[in-house]
Amino acid sequence: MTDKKQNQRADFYRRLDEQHMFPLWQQMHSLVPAQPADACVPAIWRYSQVRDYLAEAGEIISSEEAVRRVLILENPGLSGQSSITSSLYAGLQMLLPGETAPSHRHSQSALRFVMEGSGAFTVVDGERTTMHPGDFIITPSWAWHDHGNPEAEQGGEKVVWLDGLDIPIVRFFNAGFAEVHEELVQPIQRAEGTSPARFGHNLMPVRHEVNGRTSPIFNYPYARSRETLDILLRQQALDPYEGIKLSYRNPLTGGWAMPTIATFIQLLPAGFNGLPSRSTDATVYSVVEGEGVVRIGERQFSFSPRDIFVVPSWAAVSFSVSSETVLFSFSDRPVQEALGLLREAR
Ligand code: 1HN
Repeated sequence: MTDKKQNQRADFYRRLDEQHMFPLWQQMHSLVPAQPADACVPAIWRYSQVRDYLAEAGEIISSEEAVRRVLILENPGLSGQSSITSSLYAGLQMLLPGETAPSHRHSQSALRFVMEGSGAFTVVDGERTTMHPGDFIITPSWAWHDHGNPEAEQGGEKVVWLDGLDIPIVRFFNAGFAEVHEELVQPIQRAEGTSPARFGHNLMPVRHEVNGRTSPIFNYPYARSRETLDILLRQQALDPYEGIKLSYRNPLTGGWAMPTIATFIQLLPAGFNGLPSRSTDATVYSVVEGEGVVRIGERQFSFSPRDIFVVPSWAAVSFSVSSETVLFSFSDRPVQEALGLLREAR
């Protein structure tokens, strides 16, 4: 190219820039990559390290003052975005005995996966559920919710859970609203256990009107998930990539338990050495039981119970475990499926 032409182009691009216009031919490759080029990177948060920071957070601020005492798990590739993947948020929340997290509601849907401790509770639209390690609990979009923990004298203990929210998705659409409840704690409207009785036994009240897209079972207790995995381990062949893997479902629709976030529970028997697979839904894993190694693209992490790791979009992932392992995981799969974007390779 002649100097004259080069100068002409440079001048043209500069004048375009002033008009908030840009030449597509200089950006086309990055706008339409040949395959996902996720800014999100493989990462692990080891609970043995994280728990000390949580304990310190407990000393510097109460849950009531903080509203939610949470340490955000931010992907190192998504600095400043409070995101663990490009579409999802994750954090670790702690409630000490006697503490309350005040009532509010927002458009963002939330999941809780209980890491440590029992007896704290969350109230969702007037019904309470008690937390136990491994329970998967849902706060639907726009549902009032507050959390509480009994005083130590009443058996309250430190409880820690993983929060997963669709914050980046709602931010992308600029569709978020939030409100603070007029009371610290919302009034209880139904006895604990009402929702599981109504919807958690392959039955449902006659003339029940389905409203909303979120499962009415807002606590999927670990005891039942674990028992199911245990039975299937004895009854069915292992998938060579993912062992035994189940998705949490909305019994009213058969669809995902949450409209924007897919959730899974998975069992890998001791000695399992899985094949690599990939998918376009970047996924957050929480280790419930067991020890092993996960290979994610070029990286490799050893993991132990309560560690949290993230697999970016289209990164090859495989597991090798030394002891029987249970993994909880979540991703934006429902959104990608609804939009016809999900792709997998095995
Ligand atoms: C929220 O409401 C909770 O209810 C947890 O426990 C984390 C992160 C951002 C915005 C709202 C909760 C949150 C959150």
